[in-house]
Amino acid sequence: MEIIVTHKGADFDALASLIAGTILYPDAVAVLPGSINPNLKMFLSIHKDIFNFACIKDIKFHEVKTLIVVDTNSWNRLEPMPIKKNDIKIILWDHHTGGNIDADYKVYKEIGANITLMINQLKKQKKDITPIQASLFLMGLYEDTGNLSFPSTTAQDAYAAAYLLEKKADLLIISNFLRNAYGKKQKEILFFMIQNAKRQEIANFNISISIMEIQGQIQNLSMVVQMYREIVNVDAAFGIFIDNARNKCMVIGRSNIEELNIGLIMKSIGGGGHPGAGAALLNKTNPHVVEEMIIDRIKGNQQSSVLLSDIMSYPVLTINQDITIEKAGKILRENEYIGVPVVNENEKMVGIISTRDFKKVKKANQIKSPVKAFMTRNIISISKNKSIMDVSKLMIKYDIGRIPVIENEKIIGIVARSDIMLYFYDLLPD
Ligand SMILES: [Mn+2]
Repeated sequence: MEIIVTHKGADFDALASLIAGTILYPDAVAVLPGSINPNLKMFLSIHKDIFNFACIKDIKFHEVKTLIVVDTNSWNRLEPMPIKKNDIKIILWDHHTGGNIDADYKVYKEIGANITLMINQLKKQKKDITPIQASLFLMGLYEDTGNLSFPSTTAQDAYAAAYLLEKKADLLIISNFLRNAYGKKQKEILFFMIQNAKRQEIANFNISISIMEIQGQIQNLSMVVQMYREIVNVDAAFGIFIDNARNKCMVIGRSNIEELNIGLIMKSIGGGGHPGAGAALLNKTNPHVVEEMIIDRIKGNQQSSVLLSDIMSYPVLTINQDITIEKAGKILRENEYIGVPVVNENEKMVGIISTRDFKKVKKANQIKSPVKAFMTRNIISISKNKSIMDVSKLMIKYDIGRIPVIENEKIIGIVARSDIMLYFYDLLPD
């Protein structure tokens, strides 16, 4: 006899993996653990008849020759079973790190959801899956990856999701049974964080760092941290969430001020993100060490280490205000520029001449006039000490793609949209 088992407190990934197991191993009996999550209970109360499950007490364990374990690799997460490990063959499908089940055959990968591993195999073996099965599998996948948003999500998970949609997974069913964005669990976590909130001042920033243990995958933790930051009203808030079952530590940060770049802080501890928001998924470490690391990074003020001068392009081609329009036009054409900063004899920036200004030239003899007669004088520029957020805001406000960087009234570089894009994307984890 072959049986398939999964962890106590089964979630959708566990249930999906059980069902996928029955397709991959048609002779095996799926055993439902004694405890299952409430939303899963609701799902099963309606769908029970479609799936065939046994209970632990129905199994004649002396007949069990093969044990297939899915979505866990720890004995203590399984229901106690009267089996002798040496007498049976163990097959394992899992995506958690750590664990103590010594399997004879194992499919393991650190990946967003366990069901992804099994979908890959179903696909490979060209096994048919029904729309109801596809819906259940997608629920498992979405729950464990937070709708493909957790940092643990891989491309494989997204491919698997696409495959399930092809197999007619029903998104309406899924939204009915998956937890609400702000449900009971999120509310409990938020309340815990608020009750235990401590504020501290680090390098002139108001910071709150909250450490707590969580049970299983929780969706929308980042939303909870965001709400927490708003409620306790600090410049930046961090949640350090310890997931003992998965041996992971999830760090989520939110910042409300541009001087404190969460993406950089998270990148320096192995994660990534954007200036206002970021996360890191760490193998389980002492949360107080993580807290220390965050405080260290804030003290080091990561933001000041990246200045406009680090991302700007230089040297900058400029032209003197006294050269003729004719000559300026030639320089623009040769360099394929649509605009060039104009300087006076002291190298001070006084304007910009662009192809648009040339339309003001109406008479033939005007091409001998100096550039200063036609250039645009109200120029948008930025001081080199300003932040990357500052320059982005200027670009958005004035809808311009290139902004000269100024030091002591002299132009020392130009920041283009592409420089900023590179900067932001470089913050993302590799
Ligand atoms: Mn899982």
